[in-house]
Amino acid sequence: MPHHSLAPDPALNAARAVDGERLWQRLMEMASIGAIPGGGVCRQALSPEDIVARERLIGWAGQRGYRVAVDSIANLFIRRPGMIPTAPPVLVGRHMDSQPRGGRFDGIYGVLAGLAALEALDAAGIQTRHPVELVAWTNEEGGRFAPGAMGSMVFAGQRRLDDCLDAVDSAGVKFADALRETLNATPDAECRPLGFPVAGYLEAHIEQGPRLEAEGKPIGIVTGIQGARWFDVMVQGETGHAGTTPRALRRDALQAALDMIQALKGLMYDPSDTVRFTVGRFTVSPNSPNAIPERARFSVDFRHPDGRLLAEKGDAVAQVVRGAAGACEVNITETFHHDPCVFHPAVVAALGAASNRLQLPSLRLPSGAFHDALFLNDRCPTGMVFVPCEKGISHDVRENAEPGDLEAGARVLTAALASLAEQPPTIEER
Ligand code: HGY
Ligand code: MN
Ligand code: MN
Repeated sequence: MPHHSLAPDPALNAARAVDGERLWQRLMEMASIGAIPGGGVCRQALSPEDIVARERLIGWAGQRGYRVAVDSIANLFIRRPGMIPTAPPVLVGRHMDSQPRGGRFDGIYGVLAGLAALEALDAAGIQTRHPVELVAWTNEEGGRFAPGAMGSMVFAGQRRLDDCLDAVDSAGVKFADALRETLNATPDAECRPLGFPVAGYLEAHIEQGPRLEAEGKPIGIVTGIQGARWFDVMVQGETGHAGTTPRALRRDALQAALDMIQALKGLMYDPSDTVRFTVGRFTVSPNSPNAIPERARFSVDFRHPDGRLLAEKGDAVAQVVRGAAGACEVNITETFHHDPCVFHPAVVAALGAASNRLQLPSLRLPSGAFHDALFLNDRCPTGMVFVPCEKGISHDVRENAEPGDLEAGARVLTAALASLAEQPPTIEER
């Protein structure tokens, strides 16, 4: 930590009290839960590994006497009291679930940096006016149960819990059953109503992009998040013998799906390379080399920072897909849609001021990845701080970050949290 000429104040004292060593040890301990070859994790939402990670977090919170609560979609809240117990809490946190071949930092860093912030407030002897609560949102990734950000969407009132319950994973497990198992694993946690009032929300996360590392900046002050739209495309054809069925009689679902994806590539072509278009999941059945595919199913993940373009291209997806269906039937469902968001200027300023006070060089940048903050931003003053990750790699076992950067991000988060929990801005002030 560089020497400070500034007179100490509670926010700075709290930032200085962050224990980076313990943060790193806990990150490595969490990385052992669901560890997979290559140094990554598979700790998917509501899985046995996710339950173990929750229990570990609750154990650490218990050592501090923090109160633990869950809501009906298993969002986990860990409360540090404030001077005004009835005041709405300022939330700090992230998600603990990972991609199927995820990294050691995506999501979990924000949860453990949030825990470090609560503990730093203790160590600095700071009583905030508003209570502060660490939150771990359920199913941010959407890898096991699509779409992502279910916990924060339901909390923010942008999706009904009932509309999540029938989601099924690749093994046929229903979200409702995995949710029940997860809730049963924390029987002592208080029950919280969905969407209770909050005064603000902060997140720390790895950038999941290359800019901070390339520009040699340890801190990113996030200005907002680009818009995202997800679609689920189901193509129905007819199976038959690969050796005997003439092409003229075929209704090959895989060939039709490939034509659709080719047509979508045309729709999404963007010489400025700003559009993000991904078909990340593709399944076919009966998936046999000598049987004509009767069903194909694929995902579409489309993102753009401009709300108008997100609408224009996103609204054309269904028509483009249907236009390439040929003799097959197609059913397309939009499963996720949020416009680009801009974070509350007072929260962005608080994070910027914190990094300046800590003499940490920072860069303002938008987020290409979505985060739970995208949904909280509609409910309360929200902001994010990024730290660099190696080569910007994420959603892969190679994801890596430096202890010093992770500590610096937690210090900025803590300083901003301390000041927001004193005097949170109002959402009207945006
Ligand atoms: O997909 C996303 O942008 C997030 O990292 N889950
Ligand atoms: Mn994440
Ligand atoms: Mn992620």
